[in-house]
Amino acid sequence: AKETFSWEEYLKGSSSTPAPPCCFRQSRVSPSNDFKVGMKLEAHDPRNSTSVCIASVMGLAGMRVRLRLDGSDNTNDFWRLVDSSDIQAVGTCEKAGGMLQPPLGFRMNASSWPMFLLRTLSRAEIAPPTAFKKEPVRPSQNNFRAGMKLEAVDRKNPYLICPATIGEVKGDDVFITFDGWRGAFDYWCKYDSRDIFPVGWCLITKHSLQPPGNSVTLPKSLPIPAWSPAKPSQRAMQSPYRLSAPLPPLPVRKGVRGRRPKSQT
Ligand code: MLZ
Repeated sequence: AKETFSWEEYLKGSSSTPAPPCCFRQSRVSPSNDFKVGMKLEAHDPRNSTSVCIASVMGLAGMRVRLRLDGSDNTNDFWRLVDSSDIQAVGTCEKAGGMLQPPLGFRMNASSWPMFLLRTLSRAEIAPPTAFKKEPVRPSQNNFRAGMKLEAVDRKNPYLICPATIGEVKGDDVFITFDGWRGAFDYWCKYDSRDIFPVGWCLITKHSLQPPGNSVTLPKSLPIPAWSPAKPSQRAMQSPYRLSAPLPPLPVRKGVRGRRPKSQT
């Protein structure tokens, strides 16, 4: 069950170690989340990051806020940390001589934008400037090593934060692999990404942490059946399951055994 996942036991079982907190561009003492659902703020449009838009807080989780750009539909919500440089107080854009933009995919005629903006802001509860926290500085270099454990945003399901392992390090980039999901959600990001957190971050900031998936993380090229004499790769060894250990049941789904599990959500 979700509630029973414990890093402590899990790390023992996998004889792996967490990435040290100094690897991450995250605050050491987590700032409070002073936002409330309905508050308005300015946010960079995730699909067009040079434009600043008005957004509404749709939900809260730990020190993250779920945002929707005003005038956009409900299918492009996104999550930001309260200390993200992507969000700022209403008025910041204008003070800097900029102009608030309609979001990409603005549902109305572009000519109605100025009036839409005026009406949106006139009856709004504006997030107080004190709710926006200073973004932590980036570590001076990439200190991650393959095999280190962490917590990471599932970019396909961005409301989820999940147990993960550094799969590879290349210059300033790190490959995030999700424990127990056979590569289906893995991604490359910069070492200073705001989407990755030290082990224990969810607990400290009161964000829910998903349990690892229940699929054995097999190397992508491993032939099926799984008892082939192929050597387990480093990736397989990062999972708490060993190929030599009894395999947990694979999720029963349509298609060939050994394929990636399909999304259920
Ligand atoms: N229900 C979804 C959630 C997957 C979450 C994986 N996170 C790494 C699915 O099964 O696709």
